[in-house]
Amino acid sequence: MTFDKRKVVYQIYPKSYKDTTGNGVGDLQGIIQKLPYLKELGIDMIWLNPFYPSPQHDNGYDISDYTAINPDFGTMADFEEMIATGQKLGIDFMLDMVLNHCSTEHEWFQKALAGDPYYQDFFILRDQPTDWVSKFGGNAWAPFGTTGKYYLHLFDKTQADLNWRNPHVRKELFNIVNFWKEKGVKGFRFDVINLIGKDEVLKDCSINDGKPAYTDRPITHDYLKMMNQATFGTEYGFMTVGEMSATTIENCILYTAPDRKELAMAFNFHHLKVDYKDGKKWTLADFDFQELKRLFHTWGEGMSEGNGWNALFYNNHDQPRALNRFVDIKNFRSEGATMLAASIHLSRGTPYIYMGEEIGMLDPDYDSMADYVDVESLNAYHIMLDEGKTAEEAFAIIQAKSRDNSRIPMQWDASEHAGFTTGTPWLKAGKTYRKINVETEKNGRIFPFYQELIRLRKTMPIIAEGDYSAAYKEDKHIYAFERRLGKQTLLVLNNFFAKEVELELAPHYVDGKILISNYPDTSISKTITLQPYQALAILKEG
Ligand code: TEU
Repeated sequence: MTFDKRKVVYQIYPKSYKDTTGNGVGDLQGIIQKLPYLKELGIDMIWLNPFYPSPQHDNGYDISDYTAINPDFGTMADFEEMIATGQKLGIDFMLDMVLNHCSTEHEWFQKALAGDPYYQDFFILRDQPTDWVSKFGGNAWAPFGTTGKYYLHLFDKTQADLNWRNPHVRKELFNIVNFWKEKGVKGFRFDVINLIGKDEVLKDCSINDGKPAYTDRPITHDYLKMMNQATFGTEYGFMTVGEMSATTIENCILYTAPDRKELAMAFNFHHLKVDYKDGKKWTLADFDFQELKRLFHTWGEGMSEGNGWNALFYNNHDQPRALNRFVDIKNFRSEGATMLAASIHLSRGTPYIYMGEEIGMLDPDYDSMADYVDVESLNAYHIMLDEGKTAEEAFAIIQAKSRDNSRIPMQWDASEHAGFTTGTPWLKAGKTYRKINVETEKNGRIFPFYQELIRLRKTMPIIAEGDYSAAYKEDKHIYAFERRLGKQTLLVLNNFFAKEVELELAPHYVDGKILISNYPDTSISKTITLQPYQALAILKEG
């Protein structure tokens, strides 16, 4: 199970990319229309968030039919046209498989509710709930109709966890994966896949909302091996990525080491919790740079030594924009955006770009709670009020943390609604689109820098394949690492601060050459002054 490590993935949130019908919702034809733009950027594969029929309680992560297209997004013919058009341009597709849970409107759940024991065994039903907390707030169990039993929902109560212990469930899920594979997709992103393995006996767990009781359970690895064998395992070049909630390096090595035959790579989220106070999302805190470095180094070195493979990213549809979190955007948006890009695109793993990142898009900073629609944000807002926060305090936290931050319409141009739709967008456009949009940024600094990073990964094996080791570990401002392949070495320096930083270059690199920098006119000498948010990569042959 090998895949091409030179490839770069671009994530599209279909609902917000490009609307061609005027219904305010992005669609597959919109994606087809934008493929030449993505070709120009240079990416190889597009990960699409769910576009299947769904009551949309969790924006499509509550699937009611796994093998059809939600009419808001188009038809199966559109889907096939999208795959075929992509293939002509050398762009493949990765689909989002949400196999830990399905919508309570799915016919399996409906039949179970109607009393069919065959389908009741598709879900996790118990007489007594455990004390686990749902990821979207409240207890993770809800009454199962009038039976007196409870069903497990680790997410919203309209997302019922599936019982992977049941072989009939696994068979149905593997058939779904094969259905899409046969349509010509070349990758899958498996939603919260490290939560699928539930123990036979479920126990109360007061630590960390109950997570240890259902996260990374050993049987999960068995299920992944089974899925690999039954579906994508024999396909050369298939790209699979597991979204791993609250995971460990040890498990991610097991999930992704090639000889294990589980998955190609894994997303983890530890580095995106460095601005959480006491590990809690719904708080406000400055980001802890030392902790970010520590995590990047531990994961970079650990995965490198263990032969695991990371999916590298800062942004996705669940995260506020990294620019808002880590950069002085008032003064250094372009410098910060390009430095962040270099810090992962030159690292070891497969880089993921979230739509709009390549033009330096920002959070919308909406003025009113009424503008937010995400189920998690709405629940969190009410929980914060119940806990005694004022409306202003709770709103400030939602503004900074809501998942809607990244789900706003893609900013194509300066026309109304950012050129996303001629109708009314399902989620309001951000405030900055008249200035920050594809038309202006294509000739700006950020988009061309991403193009160059993508090109370098394709042409330089040291970037795609080299080992990773930490450098300048003790520095207070620089996140730095070295890549190594054969006799070549590459030093990547990233200044995470809005000020100049001086450093001594190891003699080895003083006669190296600059591979890429986000500032012009840099030269190499024994002492280097990095500019605010400067990224600088120095290559040494032999
Ligand atoms: O997310 C899983 C997950 O645990 C988080 O990223 C979650 O959204 C976040 O921690 C909340 O603070 C995946 C999907 O990416 C997300 O959009 C879905 O809502 C979720 O699974 C359920 O399917």
